[in-house]
Amino acid sequence: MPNLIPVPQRIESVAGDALTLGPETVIYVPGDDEQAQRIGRYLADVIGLAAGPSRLRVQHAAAASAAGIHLRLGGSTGPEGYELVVNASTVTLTAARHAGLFYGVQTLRQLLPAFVEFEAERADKARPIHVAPIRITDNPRFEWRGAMLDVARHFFTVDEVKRYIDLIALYKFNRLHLHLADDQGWRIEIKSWPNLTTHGGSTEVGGGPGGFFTQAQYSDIVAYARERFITIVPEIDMPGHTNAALASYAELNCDGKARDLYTGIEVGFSALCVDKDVTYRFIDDVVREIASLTPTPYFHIGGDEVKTLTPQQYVQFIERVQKIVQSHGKQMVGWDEIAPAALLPSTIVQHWRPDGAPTAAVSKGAKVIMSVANRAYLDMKYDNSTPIGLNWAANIEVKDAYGWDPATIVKGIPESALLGVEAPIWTETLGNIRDVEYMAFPRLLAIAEIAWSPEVSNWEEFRGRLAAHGPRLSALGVNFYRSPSVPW
Ligand code: TNX
Repeated sequence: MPNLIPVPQRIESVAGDALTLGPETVIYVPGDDEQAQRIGRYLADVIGLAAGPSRLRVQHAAAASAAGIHLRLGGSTGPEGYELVVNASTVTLTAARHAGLFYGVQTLRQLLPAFVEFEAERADKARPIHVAPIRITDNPRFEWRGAMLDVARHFFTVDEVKRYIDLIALYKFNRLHLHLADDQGWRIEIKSWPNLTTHGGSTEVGGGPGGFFTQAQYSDIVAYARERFITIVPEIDMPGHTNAALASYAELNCDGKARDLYTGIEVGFSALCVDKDVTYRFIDDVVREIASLTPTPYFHIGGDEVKTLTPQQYVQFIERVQKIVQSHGKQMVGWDEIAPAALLPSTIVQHWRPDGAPTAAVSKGAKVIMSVANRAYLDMKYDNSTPIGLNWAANIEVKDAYGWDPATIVKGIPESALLGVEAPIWTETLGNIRDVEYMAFPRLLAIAEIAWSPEVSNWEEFRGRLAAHGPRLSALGVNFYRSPSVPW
């Protein structure tokens, strides 16, 4: 059986010879379908020159019997499902929607040898590519399969974010939540409040130069992700984690005095002045500007770790912000602290604290994203010898990141309440993208399987499949942790 991650719903072996792909192989896509053509070109790009001296051609659909790779829309696979059949002369990938075609392409990609992923010297390395016959039918378990990147504690560039998008796409994630503002930095241009970035974006943890995305750059990231069937979920954390804003505008502070910029890693000390009208004008402007750049329904308001407000002040604030988010046509997402507020049925709770459960919200029908910190936090150390990362929730070896079920990990949050799973990566101690990769990989592959695959959890079997991804990750240049528990 092939070493696919996440493991598909159903794999059947098919008798017959292997298919050989070479430079003459054609990728057939439905005519008059720009999106399908784009997916076909994406597949041709992935293969690049690995199969020979010229790239695979993408052409309009021919007779189904023509040798080559056929991408087809049709069938009843579910919105993200697909069926992939390989025989000696054809690959036939069928899906009801484009997203399914894209995920089927990721599966096909994993059926190809790892050298296909290698960027350099491809023409020299070219050789025919063999694919064993197989039939795969697949569908995800969860609708929300997320990764989160904290670009506030340390800033990451557009190209670095795009690379992270490319890597998570290989494992069928469909959400990238960007933590765009925190005490140490404000990372997205807000035209009506320009100091947020010119001043509030000018540093980061440790005192480096920080940075921010212009609105045009942010839109570029959104479009890039969208082409890979990934929704960018913007988060502006409030009312706490707001020192960068409080340093940029004196009027957001109750005492009217601007705070100093902050480059340490404490949490919980900052809060917007919840009694001032200007605070809500500010939030309205921020949500409006970001919502207008966001083609998808979600706006994450953070809401975590506020230590300076009374519970009543906090709940009133969340309810007022929820109205603002709704007024801009978005669905609110918040960390689990928001659960005691009167939430709209459409509001989504992201559960992160290992010792609690947002049961009040769940009993009122709220949907939950499971990100429980002692399993899903990719900034936790692997073990005591890990040179970077934190360990306040746990050390998380690859085995721990894999061996849990989102539907049973927290009492009071059954499968019916789950929208899905998300793996956050906080960057207080991760100073560059190599550090981020080291913490994310290979644990992100474990989370990908939990989010997509039916409830199977056999570590012995998984670690063998995971080991087979080592050469692929290496070919992609990923700085991954060679866990001693995986037979690389
Ligand atoms: C808790 S998770 C936080 C973050 C930190 C993280 C470090 C959450 C909602 N808040 O502010 O960066 O722990 O692991």
